[in-house]
Amino acid sequence: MIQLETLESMARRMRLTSLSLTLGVAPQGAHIGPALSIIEICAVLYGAVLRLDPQKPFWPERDRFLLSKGHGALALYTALTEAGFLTPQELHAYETPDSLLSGQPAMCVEKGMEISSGSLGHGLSIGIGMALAGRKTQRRYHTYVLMGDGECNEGTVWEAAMAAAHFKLNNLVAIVDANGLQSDGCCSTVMDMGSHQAKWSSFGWETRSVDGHNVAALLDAFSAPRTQPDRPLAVIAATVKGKGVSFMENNNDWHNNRLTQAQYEAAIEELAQDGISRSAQRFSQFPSSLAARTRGLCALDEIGA
Ligand SMILES: Cc1ncc(C[n+]2csc(CCOP(=O)(O)OP(=O)(O)O)c2C)c(N)n1
Repeated sequence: MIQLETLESMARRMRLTSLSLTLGVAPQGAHIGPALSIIEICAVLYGAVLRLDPQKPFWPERDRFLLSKGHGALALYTALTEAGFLTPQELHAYETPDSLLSGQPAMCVEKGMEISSGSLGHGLSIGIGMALAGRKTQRRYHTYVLMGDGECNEGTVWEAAMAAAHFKLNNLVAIVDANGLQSDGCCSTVMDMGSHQAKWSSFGWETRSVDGHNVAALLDAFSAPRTQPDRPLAVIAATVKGKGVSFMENNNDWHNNRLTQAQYEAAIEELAQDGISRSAQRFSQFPSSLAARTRGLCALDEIGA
């Protein structure tokens, strides 16, 4: 059985790598805030939920994951590297000429990227096609579509939401990254949608609201038995844009931005401190001398030193 600590460590590595890739593309910058808000969601999916085999990327029974908010690509690319679809070399070629990995994902099933995305509002409709195809061909796979809360302003999302409920697509899971921000400001100011949970349920979906940075809660939201088995499932994940780096959290300047060396070092230092305090919590039941020794080792390990 997968350990929660394993998923938390995976998420921490993904955050660190996303920051270092952002530093590497300093002149133009990257969508780092939107990626940091979905790190735990992608870690839990790729680390524990999705049935995938990087040796058989075209396996017809594989689960499908569609990153509809394509600008969160850094979270997808780092998760695909953790899952063995991308090599570290491929990852570190991010945004260089001829790289597989551009600012927003380009379809490459061999490397685990099921669709091209970036133009918002299309992932759920594509996911419906995949879910219907799975049902028609009697395959057992599930299709997961991750969208932004700002993306849910798109009318196509709601046509798709109606269709999924109409076709009783219980093999389809929509995930809303509810961080309350979009590129132009607060979601409630740009186009207030009220409660996502109420909206998705009124469109005929089973809904689950969850802390989108709590790996145990996410795992439960994806795995617990359905209470309404003939409905699609919407997981509304409350998240923080820029999560993990205090000067980025809830700060829309980091929707897309460049990172200086000094900012990068401050961010890494903060994530290292977070690793130490989590390890301290985990080992607090140990005798103090052993806890101190283990804490030091664990912290180094977790920040990838
Ligand atoms: C069809 C379309 N319209 C506009 C954009 C420009 N755009 C890029 S990101 C973004 C904000 C999306 O907000 P949200 O889905 O909440 O994502 P977050 O900012 O939380 O990452 C917009 C409007 C786009 N990519 N596609």
